[in-house]
Amino acid sequence: MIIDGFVHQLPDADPEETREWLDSLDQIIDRAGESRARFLMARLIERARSRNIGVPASVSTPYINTIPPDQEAWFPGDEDLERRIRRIIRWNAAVMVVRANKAADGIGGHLSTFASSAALYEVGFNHFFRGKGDGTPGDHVYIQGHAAPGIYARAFLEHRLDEEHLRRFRREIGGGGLSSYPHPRLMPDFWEYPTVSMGLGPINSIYQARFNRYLHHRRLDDTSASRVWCFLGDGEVDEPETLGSISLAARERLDNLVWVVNCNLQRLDGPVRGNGKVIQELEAFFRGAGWHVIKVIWGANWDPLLARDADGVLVQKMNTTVDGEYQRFKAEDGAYVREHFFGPDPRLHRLVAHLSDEEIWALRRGGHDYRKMYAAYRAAVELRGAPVVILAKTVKGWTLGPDVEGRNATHQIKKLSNEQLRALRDRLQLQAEIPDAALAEGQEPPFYRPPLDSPEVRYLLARRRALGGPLPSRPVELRRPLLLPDHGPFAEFDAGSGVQEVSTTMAFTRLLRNLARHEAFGPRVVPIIPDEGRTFGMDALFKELRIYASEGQLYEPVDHHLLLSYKESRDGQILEEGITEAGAMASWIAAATAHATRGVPMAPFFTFYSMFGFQRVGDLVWLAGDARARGFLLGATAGRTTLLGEGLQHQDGHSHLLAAAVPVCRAYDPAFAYEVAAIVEHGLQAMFGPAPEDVFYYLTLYNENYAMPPKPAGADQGILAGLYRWAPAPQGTERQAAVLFSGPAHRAARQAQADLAAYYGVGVELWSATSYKALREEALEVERWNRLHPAAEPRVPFVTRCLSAVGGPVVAVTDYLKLVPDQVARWVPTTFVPLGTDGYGRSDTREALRRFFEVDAGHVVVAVLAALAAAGRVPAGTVADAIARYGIDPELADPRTR
Ligand SMILES: Cc1ncc(C[n+]2csc(CCOP(=O)(O)OP(=O)(O)O)c2C)c(N)n1
Ligand SMILES: [Mg+2]
Repeated sequence: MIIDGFVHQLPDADPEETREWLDSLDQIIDRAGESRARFLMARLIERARSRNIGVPASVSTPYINTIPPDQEAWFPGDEDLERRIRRIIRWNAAVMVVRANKAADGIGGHLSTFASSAALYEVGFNHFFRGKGDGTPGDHVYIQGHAAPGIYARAFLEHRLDEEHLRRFRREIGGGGLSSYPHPRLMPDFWEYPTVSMGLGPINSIYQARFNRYLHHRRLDDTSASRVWCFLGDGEVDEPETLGSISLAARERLDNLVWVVNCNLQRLDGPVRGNGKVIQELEAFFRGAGWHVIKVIWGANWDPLLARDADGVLVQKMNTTVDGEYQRFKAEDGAYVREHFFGPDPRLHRLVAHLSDEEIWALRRGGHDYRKMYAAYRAAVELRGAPVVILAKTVKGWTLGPDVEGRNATHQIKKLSNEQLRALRDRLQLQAEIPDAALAEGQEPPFYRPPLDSPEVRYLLARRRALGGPLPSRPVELRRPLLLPDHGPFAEFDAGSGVQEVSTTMAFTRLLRNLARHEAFGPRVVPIIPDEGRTFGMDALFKELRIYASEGQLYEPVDHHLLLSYKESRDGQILEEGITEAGAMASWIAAATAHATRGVPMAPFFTFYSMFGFQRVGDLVWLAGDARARGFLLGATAGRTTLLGEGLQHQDGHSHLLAAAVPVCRAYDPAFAYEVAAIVEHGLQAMFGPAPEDVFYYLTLYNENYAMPPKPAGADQGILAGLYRWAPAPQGTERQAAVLFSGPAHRAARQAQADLAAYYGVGVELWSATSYKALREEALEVERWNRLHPAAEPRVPFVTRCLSAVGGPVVAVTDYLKLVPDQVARWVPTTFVPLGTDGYGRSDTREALRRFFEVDAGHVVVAVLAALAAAGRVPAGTVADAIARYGIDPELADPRTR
């Protein structure tokens, strides 16, 4: 067999001995059967491992619990009280959703996710999750989005939330409501980590754990007492983001990371792996990647059965039953399980002959066995050297009754009749607290909360006090404030580059280096790159700032003799993430939220290939806004014509459009080095200054070299607002039009200005449009204000004020889609003509691309003249003259359609 072919390439030192061993195995299989043989093999492998003889790791184990009953940790809590607390939380979580859907039909909410995972959370809250007491940041807990009602119900029991809050579940507008899912943007004092877009919580948790190590190794924060916990669904693991970075977590030995996968075997529509076994599949994945895997499949009442399973029939049955069948068993009853699970094999049947149908029905899944979960968590926090994943088998909708438990539709059930609620109440043994009368038809089901001095609440609060305070909570207390640099690092860009031709990317890299060198501020700079450092000229920083590597550098780099060698170090500053934009974005989010999650503000700069930014990891960008991230995103090698040669998949002409949709993203398309510097300087002030704003910045950077002009006096305000006049109409001409440019389109604009003056006597002034998004947002605000203040003197949008003096048409030229400048068209007081790069990119020279997309100087000239001709300000023949002068073929189809 090829798979084990390696064995036959190794010399056999004693063939006779080998034969004896193999014969013994054959005999066992023939005499005692496969189960016995497997058992012996497992023991042999275990022994071999314990004697350190390096056998290849097996990736799967039988479908039973990883921790044997006799090795389970002692449970230190008050089990009865914790059970009662859980029951109250279950009740309030369910009532919250049911009431919300009575009050506002269709408002949604989920019952069954938390119903399946209550024990998974409660054991954490009562015994493991560290809060933020004593000024320490505690643990980072990523909660499964759809379990939010259970987390609110616990905060209610802790008297952190009141009934009024619960009544306003999913009704935030007007204040005092609870957001549907974990959204720091909507509940900034409560939620810390957005999770509900499947897969993003998991990948963020990995990079959060890794970033904690980075902070520690760089001596910026002692993170040794903080663990990262991530709860996720078994359906959620199908997102590429979920499993895509698990090998990094193992490689980095992130034993500060624990994942808890709620394996209820179901997702939204039906089973996760009806024909297979999701727990086994995940075990193999995680073990293969190098994680510690703890399976909690069966509750304690299975233990005696397994102990008596001497011939292995029970384990065999467990191994061979597929998830679709397991799901069915939980939607039936004890008699059905006896017949279909234990039934077919007489030996199995005998194993449960002493149990009643009720007792068989009560055989529990591991995720509902509180002690087993405690033992798993205890083991998880003690395991070293690798991250841990706990695979907990549960029932989706557990305790919610036969119409909900394990049903395919369970995920979306959000209403329960009062009769179903009565059954739930009985199951939770809350008859005394919720009398029948309270659940009479037509009654609103009541919440239930024992008073502060009740045993339940006192216990609950004492547990949280012992663990450092309540969770989730997001206090944003700066433990190590950040000192912003003075103008020093930015100053050199104001003078321009003289005759030296540089790109905005080069200028930014130089600025980044200046910032990192700044004594007080420098250590807070986090440069992040996904294997494109050389493309952006950032390899110059490798040697000076060094690349973070938790193990240091175990080899002498191939380029060690060079001035700019590849330098890895345990306290390196650069996060060189390799080819994972999602991973790099998750790193950026960890750094960009460190002011809140750790009280240690960091200033991250994530420079990516602009095409592989917003469109590749747009959902993470969206999440970053929710998480209140502060930092810089740099889309380098930007533009559809500036990035020459690369073609359709690489040339970005639309990330500014995608950025336009992100409310808290301040997007800029600077043309010159001083603009880049001004935006970064101001951005640092805005995000980390005395009145910090929860916004982030996006700058596009280009790789076209040209002489950087000096900063015109007084330009700062316009640079930040999005528009300023960069050059008047040339001497000897009269101003008749304006051309707005962004990024490297200034070259076409400047050439057109010169040509229009030289050939047609037309004076054009030039404006640098650094941010159409900023202009649009200001204009919309003004427009809204005017609408709502009819009696007041109308205000005039900034862009209108800027351009009203032009007195002629305005042509905008950009390396982005026409829609980008079109964002402000409504507020330009005269004719507005955008020239942009609509359509798919091509590989060719810049010159050819700009001609193709009709954004070169010739097309700017034609656009200006055509607009003037339409207004009767130049003779119509002038346009035809220009078309001929520049060799433009008027019969070519629109590039968008070519
Ligand atoms: C990216 C993304 N795609 C789809 C959804 C819609 N969705 C919400 S919950 C869910 C099923 C979740 O199943 P699972 O992860 O197993 O969670 P659980 O069973 O614990 O509820 C889906 C598809 C989403 N929230 N995010
Ligand atoms: Mg599930």
